[in-house]
Amino acid sequence: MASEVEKWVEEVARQTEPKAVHWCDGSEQEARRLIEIGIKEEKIDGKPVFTELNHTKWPNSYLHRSHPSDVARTENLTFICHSSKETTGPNNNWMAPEEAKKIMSRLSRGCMKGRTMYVLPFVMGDPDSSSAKLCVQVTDTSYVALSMRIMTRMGSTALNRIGKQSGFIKGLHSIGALDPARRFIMHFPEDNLVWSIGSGYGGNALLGKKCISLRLASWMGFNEGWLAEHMIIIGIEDPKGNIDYLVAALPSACGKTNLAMLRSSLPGYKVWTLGDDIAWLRIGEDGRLWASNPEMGFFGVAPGTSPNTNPVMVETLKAGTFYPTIFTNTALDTDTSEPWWEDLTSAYPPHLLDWQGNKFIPGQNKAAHPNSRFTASVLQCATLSKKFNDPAGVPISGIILGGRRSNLIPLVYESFDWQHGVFSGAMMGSETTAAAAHKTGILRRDPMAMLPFCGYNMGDYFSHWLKIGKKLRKAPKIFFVNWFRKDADGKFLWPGFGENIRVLKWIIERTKEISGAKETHIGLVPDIKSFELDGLNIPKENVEKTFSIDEGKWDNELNEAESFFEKFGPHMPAELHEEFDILEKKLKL
Ligand code: GTP
Ligand code: SPV
Ligand code: MN
Repeated sequence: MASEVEKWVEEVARQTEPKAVHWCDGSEQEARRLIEIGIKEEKIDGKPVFTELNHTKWPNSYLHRSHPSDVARTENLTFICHSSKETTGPNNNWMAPEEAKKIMSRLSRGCMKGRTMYVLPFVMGDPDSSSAKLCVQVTDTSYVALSMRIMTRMGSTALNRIGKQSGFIKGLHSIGALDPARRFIMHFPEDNLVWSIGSGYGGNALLGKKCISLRLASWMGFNEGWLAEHMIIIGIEDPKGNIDYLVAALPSACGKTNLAMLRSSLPGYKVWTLGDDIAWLRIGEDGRLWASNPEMGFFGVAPGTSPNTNPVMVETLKAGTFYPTIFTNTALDTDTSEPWWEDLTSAYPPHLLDWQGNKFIPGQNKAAHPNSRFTASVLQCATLSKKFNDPAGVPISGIILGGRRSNLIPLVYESFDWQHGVFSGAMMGSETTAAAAHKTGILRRDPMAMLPFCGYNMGDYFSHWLKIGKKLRKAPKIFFVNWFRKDADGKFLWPGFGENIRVLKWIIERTKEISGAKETHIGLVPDIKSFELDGLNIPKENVEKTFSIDEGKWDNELNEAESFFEKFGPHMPAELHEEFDILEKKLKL
């Protein structure tokens, strides 16, 4: 008798009409075949899917150019279709599930004609952990199939685990007509289904990532008592060899991957990588918060990644072996067949094609798309933590939240307690980046870096955070960071990258109550005496400037937070209104 997966795949094939159906086993041989198909056979908009790069310098690496109208997540076309609009919340686009399915059925009819449908069985999370999620995505592009093999635990083992059961999460993806007017990324939390058509790019198409592991998973977490967060997971080893684990949520293109692979500028300190984008957080039997990364790969921002800023990532990208490394929308050096992007090297190579494959003329435009990315397996990362494969995850000592703020927000501060931390996280803002298709540099509220990824009403999400805090025997302290504060000339005040270890050191010491802090209205900032300045080559005054809080300039912040909170009406927990009143009183005194 056909299994539930087979029945579902058959039903999808009847609707989408592919010329062939291929069940992916996840083998290396299959990956080679997918690459060959992408180079020689499959075309997207008349162009090959992959171009082979220089394998001496960048082993097993390939370039993919996506359609120019399809270069980032499209938040305006992303919908969360709970039966009730109220459950979806004002933070998301909503459509009634029946109406959404009608539209998607119409757009999907025959959408895979002439193409192969790849069936990708995969597990999000460690398969031996009770929190692992069994999933199946279908797609009609070799790029998505190959990327999912890097990003998830994909193949026969996953299919065997699913067996005949019906309780798997479904992802239905087709690039369709690649037309923004016929593009939708629809989530059906009640059916454990994501249905995406019209885009082949990143978070719109690699459904294991934001769609399943954040939007659907956050809703599961709400119902089951855990959290799915847009967070990295790192271990910080001190000179004595002690390792403490932290999670950090920063909005898209605000420094997660760089922080996850930080190479310390302080002697004796090391950062171990466990995840660079998504963390699932559970309360352990010991009453502590435990984190694990459901993914197996990095899908990171290329521009800005260099041997100076993120040497670990550059080395990871050059370590392609069993898993290939894919570059999407970077430039191409035609003399050497190497990928290139802004800041990879200090000067432009003499002969470059831009991200669309046109001859690049310096000064006119960017060579690489600002949201150009790489896809690489975590197994190639030299700083991967030994605990990566521990099904229990790692116990968390502190939570970091942050954003991209040119002004106002200090380099680092600590919240007074869990409730105050949740409040500060709920009112957090960040300037928009090229990770999504919208105007960049616009300040918007982005609570816990989850605005585009929370699969339900964010007022309820805040209540959920408060509830988790009450259940924890020892709630981790909550900290805030901002690497992006600028001086009057528009230059970053803080050098960032490897120097961020100084901030992490202060944070770890605060979790052990061994470093000093000064109280402000907003929270606790470092006492400069307990902040490591040794070897830092910026003036002490500049460091003090990065810590400074101009309490007179918080009006706008308060106003924005107030109108943001109002949107959630009765879903907004009373505790956060209370915290708001306390802060408002302090600031207006
Ligand atoms: P997503 O993959 O979209 O989730 O992005 P991310 O949060 O992982 O951001 P990533 O680490 O890729 O960094 C995004 C951009 O910010 C890159 O261009 C980095 O070079 C830059 N960046 C990261 N960390 C720092 C920092 O400490 N200081 C400064 N000035 N820039 C940084
Ligand atoms: C992000 O935008 O946060 C990303 C890229 O990590 S995407 O997978 O496209 O969502
Ligand atoms: Mn990243």
